[in-house]
Amino acid sequence: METMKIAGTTLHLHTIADAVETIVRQTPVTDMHTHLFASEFESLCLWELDDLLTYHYLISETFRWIDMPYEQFWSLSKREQADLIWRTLFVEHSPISEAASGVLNVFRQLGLDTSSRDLQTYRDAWARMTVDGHIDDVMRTAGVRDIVMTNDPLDASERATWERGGGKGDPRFHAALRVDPLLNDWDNAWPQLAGLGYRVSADWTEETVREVRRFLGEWIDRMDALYLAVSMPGDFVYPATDHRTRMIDEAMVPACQEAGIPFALMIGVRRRVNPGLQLAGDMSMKSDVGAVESLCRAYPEQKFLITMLARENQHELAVLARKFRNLMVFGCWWFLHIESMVREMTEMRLELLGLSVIPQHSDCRIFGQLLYKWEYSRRIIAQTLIQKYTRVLETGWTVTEDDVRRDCADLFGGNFWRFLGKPVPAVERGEAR
Ligand code: FIX
Ligand code: ZN
Repeated sequence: METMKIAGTTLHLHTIADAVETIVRQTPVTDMHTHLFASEFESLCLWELDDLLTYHYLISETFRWIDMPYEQFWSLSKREQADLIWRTLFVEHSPISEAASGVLNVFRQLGLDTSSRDLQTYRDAWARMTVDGHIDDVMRTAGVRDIVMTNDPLDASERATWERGGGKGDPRFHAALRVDPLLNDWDNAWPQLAGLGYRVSADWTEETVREVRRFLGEWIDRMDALYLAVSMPGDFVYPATDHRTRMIDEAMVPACQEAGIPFALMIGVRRRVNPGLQLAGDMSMKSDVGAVESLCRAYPEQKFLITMLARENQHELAVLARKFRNLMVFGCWWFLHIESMVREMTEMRLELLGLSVIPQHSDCRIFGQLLYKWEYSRRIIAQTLIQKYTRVLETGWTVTEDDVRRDCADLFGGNFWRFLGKPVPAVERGEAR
């Protein structure tokens, strides 16, 4: 009987932990869903200390402690809001939540003195930084090589950059065409499309369908969008005799198929349960995984990237991914992006799906956050992998460093690019891997 040749250093029960930790730390990440923008998008590119402190996760945590009316908070300058958040969450209480401890982690990774509670010392440090230098530093330190933005052509400030031929200047940044208003707010979306010269009307006429498809096709091309993306409320039902089903069936799936790109649905948000909190006022909501099942069955040739916001939906979604290879589960989204949930979800997904998942995306809005979100996630993913490799090693199976490298490359980027049917861009860019 022929024995397989085993490549790379063979790992053992006493070496697996160190090897996995090291390899996980070294593996470059493709962050496949963020709200970050390349610096050429100017004011949309958030990287300053005040941006970091006024992250909407921290705003809702601050309102747990303060009596200030919402309108008064929003009338403060960003710097004043940041001062208030710092005082409330970092000085008057210990910053132990995921988002608050994350800020301290960012300071540490930037080499700042975290024992100082003096915001001014951090302000001084940021004053010495430049946007492009900071982006380079953060991406290098976080080991993030590719970033997928969230790109909305109905946002006038963003559209201006694309219309003057910009948006593609930095090869580390990729676009995803975001289409929420078309699906979830048609009454306000169609007049905007009409304003951009598309012959659409409130009614779902043949011409409207054709023009929505033209809009999607033109913007996918202009942005080189890697996928179409939307976040959906928890009461999303598919199929149904409603606008959403018509939009998906007649415009969005055909546009994706024509461009050969996946459709990403992030399902389970209930927007503005507390409007006073603005962006921080959204809630999570249980959803019907059956909608995803119907989509995957109706369109076996269409790929779907799916994440859901309710903890209660995670197991069913992972089971569904065992049934449909056109379904890729990704990330621990938003309120699930906390240590306990990431651990639970990562374990469960690897147990049900092996390595055929995208375990995490960051959802970062501010550059520095890449540091903490990826350090925290890498740590949990490494711990989970160690546990799983250990079980395999205990059977006598051989695991080599090359195996672990291959598996980690899949988890942190390879699975995403393969699902897209595209090569990992760093290879194209000729960078050392
Ligand atoms: O819909 C989304 O892409 C959400 O991730 C955001 O809207 C949300 O506000 C967020 O920042 C979550 O992390
Ligand atoms: Zn997001």
